[in-house]
Amino acid sequence: MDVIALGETMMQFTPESEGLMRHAATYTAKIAGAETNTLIGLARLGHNTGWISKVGNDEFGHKILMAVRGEGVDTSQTRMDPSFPTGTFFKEIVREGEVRIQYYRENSAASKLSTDDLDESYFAGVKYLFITGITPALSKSAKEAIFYSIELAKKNDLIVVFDPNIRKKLWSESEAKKALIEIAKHADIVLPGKSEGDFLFGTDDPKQIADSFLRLGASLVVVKLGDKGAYYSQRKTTGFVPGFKVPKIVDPVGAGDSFAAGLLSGLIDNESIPDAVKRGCAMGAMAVMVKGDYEGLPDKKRLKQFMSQDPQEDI
Ligand code: KDG
Repeated sequence: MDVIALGETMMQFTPESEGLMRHAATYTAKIAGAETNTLIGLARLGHNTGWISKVGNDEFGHKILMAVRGEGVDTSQTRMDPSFPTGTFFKEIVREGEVRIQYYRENSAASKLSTDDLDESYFAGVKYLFITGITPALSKSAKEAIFYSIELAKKNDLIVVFDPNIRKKLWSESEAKKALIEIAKHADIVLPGKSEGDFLFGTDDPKQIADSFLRLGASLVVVKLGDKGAYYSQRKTTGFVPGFKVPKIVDPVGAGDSFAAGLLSGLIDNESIPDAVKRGCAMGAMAVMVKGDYEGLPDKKRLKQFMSQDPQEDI
């Protein structure tokens, strides 16, 4: 296995009409979860991935499992829990440019994730563990599961990759700060955005954000800068990789998860750090051109074609 990840995937409903959701009559149903977005992106590029999670033993749980499994991600470590439902959320487009997220995920099956759901033998021989700051926000037991997954990763020589992914609706700012910093102390690779740097360290300067995570113990930090590209630092070696120009950003959600997939894909293929970061930028760009978190993600051939254009040049 190349990459395993632990986290919740939910049903996502988006009203087809704009405006307050009380007026909405029809919805598009998709599946969405930061960790599975990354795993699916990697699987499409031909890498072996596995997902550790829980869904309800309900129709939504079946739909999520069918979709994730159908993308070629191993779901042997995702259980269907008969006692709790699959989490859901709504993406209300109040008006163009104003999106509100309404979660219905309290007491979801995935929020009941605990250390009991982690099987050490599943970690053996795996290269990377991918975790985000969403899972520890779900519950006390899910937070414990994250720390236990890090422990198992260290014991089995996995590289721990952490995307802080702040979700202020799920926990208090002080709880979030404390837990995210604690996780970052154990991460080998950290993939923050500028807003996360601002939240955790009070700066949106990419260099200062990277330095702060390096001081906590990371060996590689890649700061995502949206369509501008990404800044990376390994202490002595630093650099900036420009982003790819896209004709129109149709749906920015999922860009960071896709970036992680591209970066990890490059690292697995033994690319240099700048080339792996470039692959991350390309995956992020391809994700935002299509509605849905991961629907726009390519296979390796299409990715190569997309990347053969010069960054910042029209496609
Ligand atoms: O990155 C996109 C996902 O984070 C989103 O679609 C759903 O995982 C999600 C969350 O917790 O908000």
